[in-house]
Amino acid sequence: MSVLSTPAPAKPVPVAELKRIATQVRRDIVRQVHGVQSGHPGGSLGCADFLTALYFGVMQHHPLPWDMDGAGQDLFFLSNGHISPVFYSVLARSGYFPAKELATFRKLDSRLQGHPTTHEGLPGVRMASGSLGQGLSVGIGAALAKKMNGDDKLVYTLHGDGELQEGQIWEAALFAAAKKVDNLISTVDYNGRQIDGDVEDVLPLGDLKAKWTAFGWDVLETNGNDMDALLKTLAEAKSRTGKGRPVMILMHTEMGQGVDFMMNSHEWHGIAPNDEQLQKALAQLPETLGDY
Ligand SMILES: Cc1ncc(C[n+]2csc(CCOP(=O)(O)OP(=O)(O)O)c2C)c(N)n1
Ligand SMILES: [Mg+2]
Repeated sequence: MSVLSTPAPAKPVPVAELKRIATQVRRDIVRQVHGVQSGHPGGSLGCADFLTALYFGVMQHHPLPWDMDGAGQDLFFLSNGHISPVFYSVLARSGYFPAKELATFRKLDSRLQGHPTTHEGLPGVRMASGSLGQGLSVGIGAALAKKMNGDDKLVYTLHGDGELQEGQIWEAALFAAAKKVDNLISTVDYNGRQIDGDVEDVLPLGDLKAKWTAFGWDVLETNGNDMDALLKTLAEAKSRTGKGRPVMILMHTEMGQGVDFMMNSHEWHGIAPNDEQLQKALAQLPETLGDY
């Protein structure tokens, strides 16, 4: 059965299938950005494995009928909203809206704006993001609401490493630990790159693991581009919820992962491939679910 027609992934998809889905997601990313000659392929490609693992293998969610509150479901909040191409692809491929709508990415009147918005009413989007630093606070609020409502499902958030330079992140980190928000699994796209260069050169983060630990979080590290490692770490993270501490996963990734000429620099943070570059990229990414 095609995962395209599977609205609710009730059972975990086999690892080999997750890897196949991730290559289609990467195709979707470069095709969306190429189609409108704008957008952010680098971070999107680096997070394709994680978001595929989360939406197809880990989260308990029901794409349709769409329910903004998500009571009784695991929730995900994308805080680094500029990587919308990967988010939209995974949402579409897991059944939130038709994959053909990916062709409207960043166009006028599209529900798929450059940065996700809620007023467009796109199923799967529960917060507007793009202004970095806000998603952890939103995730904490949703996690606390779940506790108040007696809802035992989890909340996941994703952040860029450059995003961690925002002060609001650390206020939220302090708050989550102090209030024992232990139904929250936050993750960082630890690619060492940001818009203008390497994080190390722009504003170094120091020992991130030690910092999150000092803030009272239970911290895991993994290779964010290795599906097997990701699944193992996500399962471990889940087993650590409900123990009084919020959980953090630092995911070591490569910006541009999967397209050789987009890797090893920050250059492809936010530029579009031309026609020739698109063909070069697609040649490295097998079509597995069918292009939109
Ligand atoms: C509050 C805020 N400041 C600045 C920006 C501009 N901006 C967009 S993406 C980005 C880089 C963020 O780096 P990172 O989170 O590491 O994302 P990556 O480049 O790895 O995708 C910046 C500074 C923004 N979107 N929001
Ligand atoms: Mg980064």
